[in-house]
Order: sequence, then C-alpha cells, then structure tokens
Amino acid sequence: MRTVKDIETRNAPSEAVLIDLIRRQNMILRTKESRAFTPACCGRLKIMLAGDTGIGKTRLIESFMRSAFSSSHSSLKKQTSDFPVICEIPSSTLPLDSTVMDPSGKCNNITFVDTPGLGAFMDASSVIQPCLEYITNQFEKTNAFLNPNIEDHRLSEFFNNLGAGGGLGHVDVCLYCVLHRVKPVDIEFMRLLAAHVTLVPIILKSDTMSLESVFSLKKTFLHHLSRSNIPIYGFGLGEQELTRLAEFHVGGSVPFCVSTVETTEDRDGWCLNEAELLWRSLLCNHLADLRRLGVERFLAWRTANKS
Ligand SMILES: Nc1nc2c(ncn2[C@@H]2O[C@H](COP(=O)(O)OP(=O)(O)O)[C@@H](O)[C@H]2O)c(=O)[nH]1
Ligand SMILES: [Mg+2]
Repeated sequence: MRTVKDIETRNAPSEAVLIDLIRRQNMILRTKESRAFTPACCGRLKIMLAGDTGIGKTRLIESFMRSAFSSSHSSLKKQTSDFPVICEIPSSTLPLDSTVMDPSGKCNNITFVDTPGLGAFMDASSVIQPCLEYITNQFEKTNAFLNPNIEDHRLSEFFNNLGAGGGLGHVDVCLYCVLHRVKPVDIEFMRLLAAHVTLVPIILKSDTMSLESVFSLKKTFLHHLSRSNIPIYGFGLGEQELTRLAEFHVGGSVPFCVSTVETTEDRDGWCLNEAELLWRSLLCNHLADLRRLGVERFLAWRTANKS
C-alpha cells in the first residue's frame, strides 16, 4: 500500500493527481476528527448488515462487541430459530454507569440488524423483501405520529434539530457486504436498499485475499455501483475519487475491507483491515451526515407514499 511520501520521493508527475487526492482524503479525515463525536456520545444508532450467507456478517457484529468501541463486551446469543430471520442485536458504546436506557431497561444505544444472507432461501426475494419491509415498517411507525399536513421542510428542520441523539428507530446505515466478488443479485439488493437507506459497501474476510485482489475488488465494486446508478455513502469522497484511490492501491476509503481473524497477515505478509476506520467513521466522524441523510430518506419515502 502506498503513502504520499512514497509517491513524492519518486516525483512522478502523472501522480500529482493522486497526491492531491490523498491530501483531500486526509483533510476530510482531519476536519471530521476535529468535530468528531466520541463513541460514548454517538447517541442511538441502528446498523443493518446485508449480503450473502456465510460471508462473515454475524462475525463482524461479534468483533465490534469485542472491540475498543464497545463497552458491552457481551457475547452474541445464538439464534434460537432454525428458520433464518432478521434479528436485532443490542450493543453499547455507553459508559458502564450510563443512565441512558433502551425500552428493555438496558443501557444499549447501538442496534445491529443481522439479516439472513441471500443464500438462506431458494429465492432471493424471500430475503430482500423482509429487509425492505423492516426498514419501511419503521418509517410507517414514525409517520403515524405525524400530522399529514406538516410540510417537508418543517419536518426536516424538526428532525435535524433533534440533534445527534437519533432514536427514531430507523436504520441509520446499511453495511452491504460482499466476499470475493459482486454478483448480479447483490446489485439488485443494493439498488432496492439504496432507495430507503444510506448504503456503505464492505468487503469481508480481507485476510483471504491478496492486496492486489482486494484493490481490484474495490475498483470492480465501485464500477458496478456507478454503472447501476446506486448511490453509496463515500464518507466525503465521490465515486470517481474512490475509484482513483482503489486504482492507486491507497487504502482508507470505501468500500472498506475488513477481517475479523486475529492474525492480520496474508500470503504477502500484509492484510488490509479497515474495520477500525469503519467503526470510527460511522460512530464518530460522519455521524451528523448520516443522521441528515436518514431524515432525507424518510422524507422521500413519505412523499412517495402520500395517499
Ligand atoms: N478467514 C475469515 N473467516 C471469517 C471471517 N469472518 C467470518 N469468518 C468465518 O466465516 C464463517 C461464516 O461467518 P458468519 O459470520 O456466520 O457469516 P454470515 O452468514 O454472513 O453471518 C464462519 O465460519 C466464520 O468463522 C474473516 O474475517 N476471515
Ligand atoms: Mg449470520
């Protein structure tokens, strides 16, 4: 993986664009860091994980619970039903003496929504439909409290003024996970999800891939998304910038690649693992943007569903 220093010392003029890009990436990071929330005050956040089966979605949730971001350090309860279902997994970034309670009386502010993978059923729509319904059901619940005549701009002002606390129960972000390749069914699933939720593409099990193939997949993933006009959240960078970074083998941008295994060495002695950056970006640096986008998604749904 390259750094600005490596590139500057070689002084290749064609790489001036790249240097600019890395500087912009660093500038966004520094600006966001300076206004960042701490994980303990990120408020309530709901994070959905979607993608295929057996690719490491549930393990990623478990690894979050073992990470320094989580204060709960609880172990994940095994699913009791034999039938694959969407399940909510509570977690916490709150201090252990926090007085913030969730409806069950526990101090949990993070909810992971673990979904059955696409391969759990013969027919992908048996997975896709319930995920979409899970998201829109919460929109319906919020909408039931609202006066139908309130104009969107007043609602937008109202929700945005609620601040960083979250708590509407909407899915704030969906981590769309792939392993080794992006399939046509992934594209269709992402296209449907992106209409209602902020989408962040993720590559799992990066320890099973060479650096070359990780960056190649990052590029291919972005290409598929762009060709299919699927909007993603780039944490301050646009699709072209993200593609350039992947082409130049610069890590630290979407699609983030993560590994949950303890050893971080691949065949070349290096494994790109951007898990910490993923959690920090979501919980601390870009939270305000995510909340604002969530309000926009809800208002768009409300307009489209006005009777
Ligand atoms: N090598 C490797 N294996 C992983 C990783 N994450 C999960 N696994 C393994 O992949 C399998 C499926 O993981 P799971 O989280 O149940 O997948 P899910 O069906 O997508 O929820 C399990 O055997 C995990 O131990 C990873 O980052 N690297
Ligand atoms: Mg699972």
